[in-house]
Amino acid sequence: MGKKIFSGVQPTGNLHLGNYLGAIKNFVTLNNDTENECIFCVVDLHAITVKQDSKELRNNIRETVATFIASGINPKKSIIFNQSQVSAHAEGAWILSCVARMGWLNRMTQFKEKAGKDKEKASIGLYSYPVLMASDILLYDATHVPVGDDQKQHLELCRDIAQKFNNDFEVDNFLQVPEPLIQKEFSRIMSLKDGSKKMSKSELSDLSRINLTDSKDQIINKIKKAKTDPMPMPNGLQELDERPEAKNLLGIYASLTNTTLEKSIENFYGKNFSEFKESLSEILVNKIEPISIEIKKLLADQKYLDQILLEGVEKANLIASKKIQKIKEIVGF
Ligand code: AQP
Repeated sequence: MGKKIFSGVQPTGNLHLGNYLGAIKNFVTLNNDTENECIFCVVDLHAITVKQDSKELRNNIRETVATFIASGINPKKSIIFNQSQVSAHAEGAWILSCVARMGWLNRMTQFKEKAGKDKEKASIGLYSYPVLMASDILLYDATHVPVGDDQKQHLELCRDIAQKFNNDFEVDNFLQVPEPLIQKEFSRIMSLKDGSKKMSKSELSDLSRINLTDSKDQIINKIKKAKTDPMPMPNGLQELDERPEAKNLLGIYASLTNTTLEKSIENFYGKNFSEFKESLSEILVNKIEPISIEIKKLLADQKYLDQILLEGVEKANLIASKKIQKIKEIVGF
């Protein structure tokens, strides 16, 4: 039986290799299975949990759509839309925030990481973001949610919220409890500058990530400058626990070539890091350059991108407005 897929990406600019390998690559595979119904959302309401420039946000929304399509998502087969245009997401988030418990949200590690030391100055939206994410997913009765490993905890919270709503209002299975779809190997891509931090759009240094809009020369330069250690290429998996940067680069190689980490280690054992980096750059350029060229082409046709969003919003609205209506009736409105 086909799956009902829902996932979102924030239009915060600089979509990168982590977003691609952790999420978008999986979106494409799911989109290609004709049995699945897929909805991919540009989550602009999530983006404003941290300050955004309004003009840039508008461009980033289009760029995210262009990235989806350039990576291989077929807009004729999947619904692509932006969250702010379907009001049920925000309405659902409010209702579900009255179901979710403070104690549950207090455990979310992403808030702690993103808010940093100055929690008092973080927006309330950044704190309650996972409840909005639950609303996004539950409005569409999604059975499966493809995400990177960093979103696993938020998805568990979404499951808890769905179960509590169903129990509180005695509506068995009304909200579908979704399953996460997380790649088994290399579901978290780390920064090229620090193997202990995840690759992220908001990291200041552009050298920390491969953007999906990078040119061939930029990719080669970033891999050349990527942090490694002075030791030779590793001989086995155990060694990698102490060598996060080497592990990350070998993992990226494995993920792009659809092999395992063990196989990548075997391939390069006894060679120099520079030889490995050359092979990695070549594979990356082959994968990313065509996407980057296609994104630029699509961005030149704003009308086309806006039309995709318009059609997507219409379809998403049809589904979400029915579900929010039922939610409101259940709650007693
Ligand atoms: N480094 C990563 N490795 C694997 N997967 C990742 N994802 C993000 N970073 C990595 C996955 O990409 C999808 C979309 O992520 P998002 O844009 O909604 O938000 P995020 O997780 O907050 O990503 P960033 O890059 O860290 O953005 P900023 O810096 O704006 O907060 C998700 O499925 C995510 O798991």
